[in-house]
Amino acid sequence: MDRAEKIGLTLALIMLLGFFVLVVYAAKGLKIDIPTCITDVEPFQQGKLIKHADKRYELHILAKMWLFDFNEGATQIKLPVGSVVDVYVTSKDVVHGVHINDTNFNVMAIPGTVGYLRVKFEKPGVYHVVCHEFCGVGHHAMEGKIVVE
Ligand SMILES: [Cu+2]
Repeated sequence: MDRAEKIGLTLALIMLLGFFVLVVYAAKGLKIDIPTCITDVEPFQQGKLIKHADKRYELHILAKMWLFDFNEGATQIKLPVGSVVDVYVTSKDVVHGVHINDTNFNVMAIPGTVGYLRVKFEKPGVYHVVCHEFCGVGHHAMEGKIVVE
């Protein structure tokens, strides 16, 4: 191994260590949640909004061609300001993407799997939910609303 190879390997190791430290800092220091694929929740066939306590909800979003089912077919729901919502996402047909504007919620909706992320709605307003994965001719019209008041 010559000198240039040793320097290259050392730099690569330093960069790997640096990236690892940054990932841990993002998760612990900045508290950035990473979307996960939950295996203990079965893929569901209908959207559902479940209230567990005051300002504490569980939302099952079913993405399908070409709408988001938030609650038994509803494409719009209302939540009180300050709600903490455990959001589960799945797809009935093809791969969709679910992005809730003005939040860090950005999860793929994949048939047969369930994605998860917790969202806190701290400000009142209308949060538009859009599909970010091209899913067919109706993709551009896929939109839902979460009204926080
Ligand atoms: Cu789409």
